[in-house]
Amino acid sequence: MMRHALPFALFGLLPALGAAAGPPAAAAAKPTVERAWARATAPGVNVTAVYFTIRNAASRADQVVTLRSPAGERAEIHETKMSNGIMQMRQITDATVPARGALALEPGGTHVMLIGLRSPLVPGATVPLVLTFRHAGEVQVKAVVLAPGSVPPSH
Ligand SMILES: [Cu+2]
Repeated sequence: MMRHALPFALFGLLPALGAAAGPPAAAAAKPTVERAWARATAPGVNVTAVYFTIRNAASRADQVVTLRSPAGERAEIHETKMSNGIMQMRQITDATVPARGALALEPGGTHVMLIGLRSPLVPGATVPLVLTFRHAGEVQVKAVVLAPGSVPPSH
């Protein structure tokens, strides 16, 4: 599975190279992703959660419109809500990062659900994700896989 990650990562460099031809302001406005990590999975489990913080230095808000990962069949953004005393998750399709602000995806809150994993995620491995923003286009993410109970990366 991880062998497929490399071509994906290289492909992701192409828009960055092309950005030189576009308006400088647009190139400077790419959101950044920090502290990306994914939960390790037990054998036979084919779904996991991925967490990170998105920072948007631009002067307008932006939305994550699609996500994909070579590690799974599909990736969705979910929010967690209490409903009648029960924790429920539902997909959101307009996760917004405010202008000059941040969106934090954290355990118990908004998260990425990676569905249909092609193989178990072992601690120390890396999960590549591609986020597509409405305005800023594609941003590459590499999430480190952490064992249950690990302390998430602080930066
Ligand atoms: Cu979920």
